[in-house]
Amino acid sequence: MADGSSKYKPYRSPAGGWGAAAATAKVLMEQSVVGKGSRALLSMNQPGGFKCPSCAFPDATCTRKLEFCENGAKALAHEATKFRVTREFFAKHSVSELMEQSDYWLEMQGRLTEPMRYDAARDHYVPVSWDDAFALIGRHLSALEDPDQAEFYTSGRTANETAFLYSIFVREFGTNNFPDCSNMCHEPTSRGLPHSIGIGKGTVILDDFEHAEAIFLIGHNAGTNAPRMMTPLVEARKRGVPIVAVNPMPERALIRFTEPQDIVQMATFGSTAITSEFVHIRTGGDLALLKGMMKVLFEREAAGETVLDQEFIAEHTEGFAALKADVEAQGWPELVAAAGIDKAQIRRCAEIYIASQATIICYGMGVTQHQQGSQLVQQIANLLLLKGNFGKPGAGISPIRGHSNVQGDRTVGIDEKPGQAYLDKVRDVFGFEPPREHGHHTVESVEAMLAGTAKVFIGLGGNFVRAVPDTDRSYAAMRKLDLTVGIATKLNRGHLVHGKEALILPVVARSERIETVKGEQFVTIEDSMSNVTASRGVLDPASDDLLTETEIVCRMAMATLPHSKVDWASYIEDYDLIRDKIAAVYPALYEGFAERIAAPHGFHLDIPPRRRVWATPNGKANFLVLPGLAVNAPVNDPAMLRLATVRSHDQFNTTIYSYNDRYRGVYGDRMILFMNADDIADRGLEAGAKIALETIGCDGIARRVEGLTIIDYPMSRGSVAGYYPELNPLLPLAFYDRISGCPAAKSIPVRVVASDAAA
Ligand SMILES: Nc1nc2c(c(=O)[nH]1)N[C@H]1C(S)=C(S)[C@@H](COP(=O)(O)OP(=O)(O)OC[C@H]3O[C@@H](n4cnc5c(=O)[nH]c(N)nc54)[C@H](O)[C@@H]3O)O[C@H]1N2
Ligand SMILES: Nc1nc2c(c(=O)[nH]1)N[C@H]1C(S)=C(S)[C@@H](COP(=O)(O)OP(=O)(O)OC[C@H]3O[C@@H](n4cnc5c(=O)[nH]c(N)nc54)[C@H](O)[C@@H]3O)O[C@H]1N2
Ligand SMILES: [Mo]
Repeated sequence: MADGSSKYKPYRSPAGGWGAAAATAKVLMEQSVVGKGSRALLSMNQPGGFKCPSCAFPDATCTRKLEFCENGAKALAHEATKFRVTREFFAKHSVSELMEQSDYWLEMQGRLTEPMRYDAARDHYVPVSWDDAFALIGRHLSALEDPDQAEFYTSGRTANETAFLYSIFVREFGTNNFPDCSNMCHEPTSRGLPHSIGIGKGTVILDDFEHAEAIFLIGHNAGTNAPRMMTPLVEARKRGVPIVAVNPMPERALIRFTEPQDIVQMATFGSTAITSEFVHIRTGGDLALLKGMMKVLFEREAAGETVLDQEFIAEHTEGFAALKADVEAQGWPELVAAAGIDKAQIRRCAEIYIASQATIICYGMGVTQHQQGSQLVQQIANLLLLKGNFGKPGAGISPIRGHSNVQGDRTVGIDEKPGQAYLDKVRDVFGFEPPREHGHHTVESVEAMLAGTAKVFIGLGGNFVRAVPDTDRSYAAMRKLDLTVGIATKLNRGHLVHGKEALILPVVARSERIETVKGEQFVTIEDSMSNVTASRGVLDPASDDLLTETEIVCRMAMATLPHSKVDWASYIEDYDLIRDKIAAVYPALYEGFAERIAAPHGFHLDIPPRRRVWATPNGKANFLVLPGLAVNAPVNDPAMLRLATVRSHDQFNTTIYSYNDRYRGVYGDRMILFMNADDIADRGLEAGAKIALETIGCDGIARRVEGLTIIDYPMSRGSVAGYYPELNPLLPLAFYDRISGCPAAKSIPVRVVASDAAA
């Protein structure tokens, strides 16, 4: 941190508890919204209120208590903040000056208040009217030789109604270029899982946690990134259900947790041990663990025991023999070496799995962000299929999604590879012919910018340049564009790294009321477990000159497509009309949307594997083989370490709430490298040393980040970790999963080198 006051103090208390309660109070105070923020928290995730803008974990339907967590409170406090970014602010600071400021500083300036246009002559953002802003967008888009020269990004906070209209606008305009945050996140789930079980979504619902006999948590940091998930985990543990956590970092909340909303536990300073088995996996070693567990299952079955669900396998699956052959071909020494844990532990994990008649496997970015992330997800499905863990209570696969509506955006059309049947529906419902070729995912959109073929970038939410890989190249790519548009609540780096012309369009946030001439409107959100619920903001909008995201989409469309077949003006006023069209385009999922959404807790979208129905080409669930034990291209360098870029406890993606990371004991610094003591010693280094990291390259481009402090941390051997987005300059654009397009942000091959900054 700028003041050099970094501290490292190992955190030994349980996660949650009074620390979480104190952090909630502190953030409300920092944003000067104690009264307003506390009142709004009472409406968060409650019927008639709004959905938490933080993560996508579902809330309990039989709500006994408040349904928010420390990090949901941070997200709300930062949204409801009393601070404002005004025209005077932009008059005072040039864009070059703002570029010198940290992401944290930009975030702390508060909410955007009116539309702004970049004035190149003065290097300042200046006020622009909404009409002029839309006219500028319309002019640029209409002037393109080819609609494929525009890139339309979506971040997963966008509600269903807005995302649906955006997908219709962009398709009527004529492209399927839909880079979105999901492309960097759970895309391996969306692309990998359909081949296995016929749908790219999780199959469990919250109620299943009450019936599970074993729960596995692979590569996910629930205590920080989905804290409301701790409640079902604590309850499962209290019932004696074994919980296995697989992670190269022993994340605190996976070990011990105090529920901040459990009054007795709080009063007695009690806590619950979460994991019964902590698997200190080597980064990328999950494939070996999964294959090792399957190998034990096959060995036991061969010895005459009944461990597999043979009936299920015979009736519902294909590909069993090939999977078995692949797994049996792996020898124990290689499995153990690749996983970085001992054979006895792999066996223990398998025994837990064998003993359980209903198992849930949850996973996060530790699984998806590898070069073979999609296939790794398929291996999780294989393990579950072997014991028929689909379509029965307490069992299934549970991707823990990121952004609160990232799953919903995908369901309602944000998809660069849309299916033909869906496109036919769009044509029939709206009366235009949508483009049929696949568009760009996130990495491809950056490649198109670098190549100079992309000309216009529109970002519906998010902070694209900070979230994507290869920061330096991505900044350069963005600066080549003719127009960049940031539709946002807060000022961020993406508004400062811009095209020749640029707009910042400020929006009404999730927690704020939407009033139109037709009265109060609500939006809908689909959570990680496919529940669709209404979200109604309760606060006054941060400024009188904000527009709703829906109106912005409609008016961009009206300015760009004067002969549109779509009645955009009507959707600005009445969101029920949008929901009617969603129901018309997706009858199987959304029939009767208007009536069903009236239920206090909304409704659940059909997940066919819950009924043991498989929407795959062969009508079966498929065992799929990923040969070998590597989920990333091998690197032949004895000095190589695998770098995972992770989130701290005080950030939401590119939004930095503070420089602290309480559960990992880090205070006042984000330029940190978490490293195992033996890996430090092997290199003749010491904890506290300032070093640089270099990517072990694949394309001749030098990538280096300076000024990182080594922390002696119980990482698994050969695995290091540091913070996203500071370390994104190390992640090569080309380093991504070819099936899903997801960058391999959890396994960058790096070496530690002496830091220039240390001299
Ligand atoms: N408060 C808060 N909540 C959030 C977010 C946030 O930034 N802040 N972000 C939201 C978003 S968009 C998302 S996608 C989710 C992300 O939630 P998570 O999936 O929890 O994301 P990360 O912190 O990136 O990393 C997850 C874990 O993967 C582990 N890991 C790294 N490499 C490996 C590996 O090879 N194998 C295994 N098994 N584990 C590995 C890391 O040690 C870390 O504990 O959270 C969402 N919720
Ligand atoms: N190295 C590395 N890179 C990663 C990851 C990683 O683990 N490691 N994780 C990846 C993942 S999982 C994800 S999801 C992406 C995230 O990528 P993004 O979704 O693009 O990034 P965010 O930081 O969530 O976006 C924050 C911005 O969204 C805007 N915003 C907030 N609320 C609203 C709203 O209600 N409406 C609108 N219009 N704007 C709003 C604010 O201006 C804020 O600055 O990053 C990816 N990048
Ligand atoms: Mo994400």
